[in-house]
Amino acid sequence: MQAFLQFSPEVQAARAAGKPVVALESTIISHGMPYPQNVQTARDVEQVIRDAGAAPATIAIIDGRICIGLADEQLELLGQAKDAIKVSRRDLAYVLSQKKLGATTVAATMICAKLAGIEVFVTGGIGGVHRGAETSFDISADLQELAQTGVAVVCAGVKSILDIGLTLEYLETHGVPVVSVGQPAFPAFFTRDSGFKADFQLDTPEEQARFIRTKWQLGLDGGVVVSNPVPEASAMHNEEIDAIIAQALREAGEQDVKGKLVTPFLLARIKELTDGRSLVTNIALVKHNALVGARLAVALHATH
Ligand code: PSU
Ligand code: MN
Repeated sequence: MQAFLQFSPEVQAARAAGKPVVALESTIISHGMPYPQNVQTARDVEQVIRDAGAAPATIAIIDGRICIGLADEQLELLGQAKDAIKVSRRDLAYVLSQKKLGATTVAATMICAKLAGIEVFVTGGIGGVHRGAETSFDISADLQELAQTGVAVVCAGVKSILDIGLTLEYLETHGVPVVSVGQPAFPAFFTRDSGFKADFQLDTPEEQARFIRTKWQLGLDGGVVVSNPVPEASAMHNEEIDAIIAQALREAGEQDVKGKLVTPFLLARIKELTDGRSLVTNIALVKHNALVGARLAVALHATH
């Protein structure tokens, strides 16, 4: 299993020095944002993590290896590739054994982070229960992964392309705690308040770290969602984003978009329909999550 892992020199050095490491996903680069903003954001997010005292490890599947930490030219490769495969739990063995280029989702990044001994993972938004899931059965594999894989996932909540209420119900059923930072509300990615409450508000990295460590010390495996709202100045207005999401969902239905294509289709349409404003918000929230995640990683590391 360790034979599949390829650590970057930076991550290798951090491990040797006993420094905390923060995992980052790559589907956000290949399928979540357009080039060149995707690569620039990936670089900026890594720098935020370094500045906060942790080492960034962007994860992707390249040449039959699980790369834990990417060189600059590998980030560029993923950012420009038209053929990168979106890799969730289901796809991991195929993409590795066929030596294809793979960008990892939240689910696959959690698996790889766990294999690499990384406890904190920063992203933008997680997948969830899609609207209409009662007939489509479309529930992201991210939720099952959170149920079983012990990695803390720092995100800005879930987009209202999803059924946020059902996503929270699903997480509750599977025993996944949803923590909020700085407010009681569970955020809705582009906006700060989804209208639902998180389970527990924990504002400081130390409190978050104690909570997460306690869970794992009890033998309660599985992930934790640490939901961090987009900074006020970068948040979108509810009415604007709601109307656009409704239109994107309508178009996905009309064009019969299915399976793993649904989320990338919706993300791309939202960006177009907002004239790129959603992308500005998206970049701001990921950077803020990186700061919260790096501080959490430092605090969690100190509890060992
Ligand atoms: N939500 C976002 N941005 C993203 C994704 C979700 O706001 O980039 C990506 C993540 O990689 C997530 C994946 O794990 O989409 C979920 O896809 P699906 O719904 O097909 O499980
Ligand atoms: Mn799906």
